[in-house]
Amino acid sequence: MIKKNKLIAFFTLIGLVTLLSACSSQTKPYDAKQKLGPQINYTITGIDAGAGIMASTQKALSTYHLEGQNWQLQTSSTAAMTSTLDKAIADKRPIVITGWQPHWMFTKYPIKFLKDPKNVFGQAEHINTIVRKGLKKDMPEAYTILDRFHWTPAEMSKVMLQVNDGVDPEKAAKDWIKANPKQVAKWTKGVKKVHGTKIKVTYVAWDSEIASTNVVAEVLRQQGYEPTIQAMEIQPMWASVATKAADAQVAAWLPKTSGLYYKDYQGKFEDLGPNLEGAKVGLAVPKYMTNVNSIDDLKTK
Ligand code: PBE
Repeated sequence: MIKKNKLIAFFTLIGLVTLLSACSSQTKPYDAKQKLGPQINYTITGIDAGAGIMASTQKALSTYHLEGQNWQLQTSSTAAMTSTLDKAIADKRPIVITGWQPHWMFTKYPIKFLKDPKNVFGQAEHINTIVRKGLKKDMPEAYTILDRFHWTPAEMSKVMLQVNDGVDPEKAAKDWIKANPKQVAKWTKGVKKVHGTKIKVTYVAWDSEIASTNVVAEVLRQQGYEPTIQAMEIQPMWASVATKAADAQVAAWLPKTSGLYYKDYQGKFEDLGPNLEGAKVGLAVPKYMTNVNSIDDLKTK
């Protein structure tokens, strides 16, 4: 009996080793002399299906005539994508991802944006603050703060990096506020304190929005509000403000990335303008893929 078990264990092991080596044979380091497509199974590694960057990437696949070559976009999540990127970079394997800034992926990994000569993703983006209709009348203090809320990619990145290092988002927001009193004072100067008024901010749990939403909520809390923040998918987030189920969101990547939702809900919200400028969205690859510099190269290289 013992012998039989040992035999089974032995053959299972052999089987596993064969399987593993078969897998790794498809995952060689990037070879600039070979065509790129077959090296990565014509696959772009993406994030959650609802994200604007996924819709833009689909558009890029058709605009750059990559669909005909069987290029496809794989849906996953930001966490899964960055983990796949991490492993690919450790082995110098080829990979094409959906990339955006501000995000720690550009700080942590040697990656570069691919040029986008057909301008599918647009040049620069800004992130706008969107509030429900009637907020100005109902909560003028919160309205003023939300209207003034504006920071830089570098400031947002500080909070994002903390959260990525495992700090609780609410604590990271509090710490940032404590370290940047002058900046916060610009948003709250002359605004009356309130006493326990409830306010609801919705967001999508992307790293950038976890950072901005927590900072805004914390500033409102220090003003006397009782904020709740609620994470959801992108479409319900836009719907929540349009139907007045929520008061605000600070997550509108424009003009392109959230452009469809902006158009769909036009007239049902108030746009308070950018809270951040200099964002960017596109496709990205590791820098060691030296001969791949443009989305056009996916086809030809
Ligand atoms: N992003 C980050 C989002 C917005 C924030 C670029 C992944 C998107 O809708 O694609």
